[in-house]
Amino acid sequence: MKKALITGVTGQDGSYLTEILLQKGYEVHGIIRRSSSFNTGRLDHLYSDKEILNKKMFLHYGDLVDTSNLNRLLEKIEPDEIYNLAAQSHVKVSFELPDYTAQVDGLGTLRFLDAIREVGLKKVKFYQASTSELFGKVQEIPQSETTPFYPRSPYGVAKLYGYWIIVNYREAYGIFASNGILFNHESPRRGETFVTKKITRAAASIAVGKQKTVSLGNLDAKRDWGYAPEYCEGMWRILNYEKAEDFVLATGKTHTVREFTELTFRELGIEIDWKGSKENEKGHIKSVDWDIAKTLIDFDKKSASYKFNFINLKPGTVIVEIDPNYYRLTEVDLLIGNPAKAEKLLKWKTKTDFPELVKLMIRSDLDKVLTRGY
Ligand code: NAP
Ligand code: G4F
Repeated sequence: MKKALITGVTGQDGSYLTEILLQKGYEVHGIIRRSSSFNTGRLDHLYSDKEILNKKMFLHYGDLVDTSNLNRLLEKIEPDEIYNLAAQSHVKVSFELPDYTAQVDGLGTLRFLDAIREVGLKKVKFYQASTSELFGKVQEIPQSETTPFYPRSPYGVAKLYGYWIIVNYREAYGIFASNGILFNHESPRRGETFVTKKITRAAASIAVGKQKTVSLGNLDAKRDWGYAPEYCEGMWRILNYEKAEDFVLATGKTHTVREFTELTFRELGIEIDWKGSKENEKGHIKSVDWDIAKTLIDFDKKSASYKFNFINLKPGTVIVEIDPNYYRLTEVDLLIGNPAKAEKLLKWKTKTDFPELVKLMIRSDLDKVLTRGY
């Protein structure tokens, strides 16, 4: 039985990767941070399974800023594969926490690689969660493994260090270490302050009358958004490729935040009309499609406490506002990846397209808001 060690196991990707590796027959070890409240929500379904917890899945306290802890864990677990997913992963927050972000996202990667050398794990394979944020102010469209980097945030710069230290330790010490340069990937488990989840959660709440508006920043930023579980399968394929190499995982398509917002509300039967410009721009209700609304009201039958509030959603009502606090000091305007290398060498390809992604996220949030009030 192969052993995998996952940092960031409590995050969106960590939870999907755990499921995928358990299914493939791995023994999975995850590193969790001490927190003043529970941070294992995304793993609860595995945590509560007596056949899995402490039989196939083991959780250990740890932190990427604690070198001696990483050494001890590697000595104890002796993993075959390490997936380094832990990070301060929020780009906007990295402007507030630049030093911490560098410590975790940049130096954290170095600490791990050095711990591998220190403990003498000769055969271990190491996956680094690199990011399309490395491309930042893009030097080429679309972006591939050979596109020059130009990061635009302390997060992007910290991850750039992580990227190059992987390349350097691979070349200098022969460690099997690979970068997955992943473009944005989303899911119902996405952190709630990332724009996709923020929009789908807010739209569901607006539909049931629990929230009036959602405040967003730059509506015109373009992202290459895919479905997270497919990207986690890609991580495994990267580490199980015949040699350590770096791969872009992306859909090859790009959409604006505005399009994501429009499609989310359209799934609820609500068409948006944009009026005004810059920070004065607002999204108004243009119309409500009652056929879609009826389907959703049927879906709503399981809920005793919340009812759709379409009656209050009158044309003209403002549902989207702009809050400049969400603007980035330096923005990444356009990301679109070229996944040709991964498609050819790893036989990896995205399956879930943009409308399907929006649909599965809004359906999940609607379900949560109706059954649990969120
Ligand atoms: P996420 O949901 O924000 O999860 C981040 C994980 O890192 C959480 O488990 C978090 O623990 C843990 N963590 C944070 N600081 C830590 C520290 N000092 N020591 C140990 N653990 C720490 O992120 P994600 O979306 O799953 O992304 C996974 C990785 O891929 C990240 O490295 C991210 O930067 C990178 N990435 C993500 C995307 C994307 O679109 N999702 C794209 C490219 C690259 P808590 O639960 O305790 O906070
Ligand atoms: O959802 P976001 O915060 O994701 P961002 O900045 O692209 O970063 C994510 O993807 C990266 C891969 O490219 C990962 F490395 C990183 O860890 C993270 O997972 O913002 C997406 C876009 C940005 O252009 C932002 O300015 O949405 C724009 N946006 C507009 N209004 C907003 C908002 N972003 C957030 N978070 N909140 C808003 O209200």
